This record gives sequence, structure tokens and C-alpha cells, in this order.
Amino acid sequence: MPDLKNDRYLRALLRQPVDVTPVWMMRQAGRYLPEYKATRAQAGDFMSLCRNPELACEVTLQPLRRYALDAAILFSDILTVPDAMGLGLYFETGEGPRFTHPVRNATDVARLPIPDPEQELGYVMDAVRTIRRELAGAVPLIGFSGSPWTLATYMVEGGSSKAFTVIKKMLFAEPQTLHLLLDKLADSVILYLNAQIKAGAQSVMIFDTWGGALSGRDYREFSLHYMHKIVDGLLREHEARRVPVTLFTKGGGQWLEAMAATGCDALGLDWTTDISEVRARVGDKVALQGNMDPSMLYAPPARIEQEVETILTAFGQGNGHVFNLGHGIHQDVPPEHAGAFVDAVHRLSRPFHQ
Ligand code: 1CP
Repeated sequence: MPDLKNDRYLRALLRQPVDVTPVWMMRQAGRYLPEYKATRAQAGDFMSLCRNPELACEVTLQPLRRYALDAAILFSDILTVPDAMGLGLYFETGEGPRFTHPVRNATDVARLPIPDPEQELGYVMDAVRTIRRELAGAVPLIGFSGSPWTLATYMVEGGSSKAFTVIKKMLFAEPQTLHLLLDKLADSVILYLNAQIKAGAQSVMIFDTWGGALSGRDYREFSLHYMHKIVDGLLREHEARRVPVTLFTKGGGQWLEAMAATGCDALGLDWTTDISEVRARVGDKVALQGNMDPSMLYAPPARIEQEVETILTAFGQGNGHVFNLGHGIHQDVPPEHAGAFVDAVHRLSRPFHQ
């Protein structure tokens, strides 16, 4: 791609040849970096950081200054969408996200607006435009959203959850209400991601962090169905370029064939699946992103390098692999270990592309 100095990430997502395996890290901008903590302190709090396009751009670029990453990811959060629907997002120190007005019944669902991405979420689009300008074609920019199911878990539970009892009560006792909510979220996410693409996101990823809490049948009906609707509604080509779409269901290893059948370009894998088996199952349909256990970054660099080699060997020769962690980087990982990881992927992957 003429306007991109490094297009390995996009090429790998489209299963085209690359010189070395591209790598980025989920949550690569975050609290393990002292410079992130300093910028967040400057912004005041997390949501003020998200709402300030210049500072959101600054933290997006911070990991790229340290490491030879092959992609930038928009600094924002999946919960900006429910916030824009009027739920009142706030962060309780040490407790994670909370909503002042959780969604509990059909009346609450009917009242929810579908946000206009250039209005209520205009600060996200401004961040995308600012980051694209500052990247100046160094690497591609990834846009993202939560999946309808994952967003709904926060909206109905009122915050983070471990057992998901409130949303599962809605799922089993009032499934039509949940379907109305998920459908509204799918429509909101389509508008939101298409606006990110128009603002400059060169690929998009859908985070279904909590899809793995469902049975196989419920996953298809309440999560995958709505991600499929989103994939169908996305701008797949923009300014004559393919915009690759990645789906990531944490704990979704059993359902990868069904996920690939949505027509997405790539699947994100957590560390519980063996990437060689996954390649045999779906590698002729989609690219694969993953899948080192993020806790491996606590190990000494020599052990990290060994693990990188193991995963590269498991994927094997050829195209269609984007290296990543199987979930977000932990906040107490030593930054040098992340550097050892990124360098190892580039250094050790060359023989797999000859
Ligand atoms: O204190 C802080 O600085 C806030 C910590 C933090 C950060 C760094 C939150 C709050 N969000 C983010 C950024 C973020 N969130 C990104 C930035 C881009 C990157 O560098 O990767 C992205 C892509 C997300 C997405 C996100 N937010 C997901 C999906 C991916 C995943 O990690 O599973 C989820 C589930 C959230 C919700 C959320 N936001 C923040 C927290 C602490 C949480 C998780 C709460 C929980 O466990 O339920």
C-alpha cells in the first residue's frame, strides 16, 4: 500500500505474503507503561483521557515509540457506546466500570437511543482523525467496538460481572427484551464502526470478551448472530481498500468454524486453543490472530522467546498469522518484557515466510 510504510498487519489479515509475522498487543496502551500513567494523570481520569483527542492520540502512540509494533489501536473503550446511549458511565477506583442507569426491562430498552457517531461519539472520531494524521502512514490504525452481547453484559449488570446472573435472568426469563437490546446495539455498532472507518480506521476488531460465558446454542443466538449482522453491515471497502474485520470471542475456541462463516477476515484466539489445530480447522477461510498467554510476559525474556518460537512453529509456514497475546497485557508486566516479545516475533518468524 503506497501510503503505508508498514502494511504487514493488513497483508497478514488478508492472508497475503509478508516478510515477518506482524505483531501488536491487546491493550498495548495502558497502565504497564509509566508514560501512560503520567498522561492519564494529566487528563484527570480515564474517561477524560478518552474524550481528549490529543491525549488519546498521545497514549495511542506511546507503545509505538518503545516497540516495533506493526499496528496502532485507537485508544478508547468499548463502553463509550453505552455511555452515548445515556447510561452514565463512571469508573469507581479499583472497581472497574459502572453505569448510573443500568438497563433492566423492556421499557428501559425501548427508551435507548441509537447514538449518532459524529455527535455523541464525535470525540472518538476526532481521536481517529488525529491519530491517523500523527501516524503519517507509519503503521495501520485499528478501530474497534465491543460485541452487542459483551456491551449488554455491562449495561444490564450495571458494571463488570463474574457470573452474569442479571443478564442471564433476562436471557432465560425475557429473551425478547434481550433480543431487542442486542439488535439496537448491533445497529449502533454498525454506525459506530463505519464512522471510525470513514474517519480513518484501516481495520476493525470486535471484542466479544464475554461470549465464552454462554452455552453453544446461546452463543449462536445471543452473540454470534449479532456479530454476523455487524459484519454484513460494515463498509468492507473504503477508498478502494479492503477494510479487514477481526472477531474475537474470548473462550470461543469451540465455535471458530461458525465464527469464520460470518464472512469476517480474521479470528482472534485466546491462549486456550492450539493454533495449529485452529489453522487446520479454519485457516483456509480466515487469518488467525494470537495467541500467547498474557501472563507469559511475567517470565524472563528467554522463556518468552521460547514461547514465541513454539507458537510460530505451531502456526507453521506461510501466510495468515498476526501475532498477539490471547487477551490484554497485564498492568504489572515489566515493559522490557513486552519489548523482548515484540522483537522475538520479528526475529524468529523470518524463516516461516521463506
Ligand atoms: O485505569 C485506566 O487507565 C483504565 C483501564 C482501561 C484501559 C487502558 C480501561 C477501562 N479501558 C482501557 C483501554 C481499552 N479498552 C482499549 C484501548 C486500546 C488498546 O491499547 O488495546 C481497548 C481496546 C479496550 C477494550 C475493552 N474495554 C474491552 C474489550 C477487550 C478486553 O480487554 O477484554 C473490555 C471488556 C473493556 C471494559 C473495561 N474498560 C476498562 C476496564 C478496566 C474494563 C474491564 C472491566 C472488566 O473486567 O469487566
